[in-house]
Amino acid sequence: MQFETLTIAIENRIGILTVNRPKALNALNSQVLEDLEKAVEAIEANKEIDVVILTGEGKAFVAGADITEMKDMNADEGRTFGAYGMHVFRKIELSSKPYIAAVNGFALGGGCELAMSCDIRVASEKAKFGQPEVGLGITPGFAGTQRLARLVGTGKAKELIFTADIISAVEAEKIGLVNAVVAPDDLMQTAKTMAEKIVANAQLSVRYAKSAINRGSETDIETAMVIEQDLFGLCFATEDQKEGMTAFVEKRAPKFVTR
Ligand code: CO8
Repeated sequence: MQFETLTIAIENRIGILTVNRPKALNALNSQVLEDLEKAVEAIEANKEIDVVILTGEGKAFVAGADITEMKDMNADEGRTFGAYGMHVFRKIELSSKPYIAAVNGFALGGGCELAMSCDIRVASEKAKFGQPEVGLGITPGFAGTQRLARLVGTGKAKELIFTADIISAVEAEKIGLVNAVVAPDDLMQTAKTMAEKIVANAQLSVRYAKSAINRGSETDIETAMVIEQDLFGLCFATEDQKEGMTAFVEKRAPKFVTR
């Protein structure tokens, strides 16, 4: 898997996807978005990968959508560019595999939106978060108004978006935007340790759980419970459920096989 602006490595069933355009602080231009879409599709189809860690090369995670590319866009072009970014990020959110964002530095605008499309966010103490779009004469356009509000609540999302404040990783953890903050040198290992724990579990169960949480949080509680009920029921048709419960009864570690 070769890309102009991304790299993918595979270690112990963990895919490490790195945005690699450090000269522009990994800003999302059309090329990065296209590469990201193809990489997410390739990862989805790759049977060697169970969990993905998404990070950035250099001092930024992603410093936003590419301002140079957006500068002269008209309304149609802006809308199309925003819709394409949303489409790519939604593929991450809807991927059957869990994505952990390892936020190594600036996660601004489209970068914060990219991190929010992942399932879990781990941040370096050096990371900075924010939605600075209103200072550029635009709104967040890769679903930041929606995902930030869902993650941290509408009040805090409005404060961050209206003020364009850039916040520290510690502040981001305090408001629930990130799961954990660690020393910069520990970031990748922390993400890998988390990914390894996920890899050790039954993969269909992890995927059904991701689907239930995502689909359930987008609907009412009654419908959401039916979604969980259906997926829970489906687990009992899997070899891994028999193995997981038999292993418990036999007091041994389970050997899960379904990918
Ligand atoms: N786009 C394009 N180039 C960028 C971007 C960006 N978002 N961010 C940084 N760069 C470039 C700089 O222009 C610079 O290039 P050069 O070396 O050629 O001058 C290089 O990266 C290094 O950047 P700096 O010299 O500025 O590095 P500093 O460490 O001094 O500053 C900052 C780092 C604070 C992160 C600073 O670069 C910055 O403020 N960047 C912009 C952050 C921002 O506003 N991001 C939001 C962009 S808007 C957005 O993401 C909207 C998403 C939805 C789009 C919807 C479509 C219509």
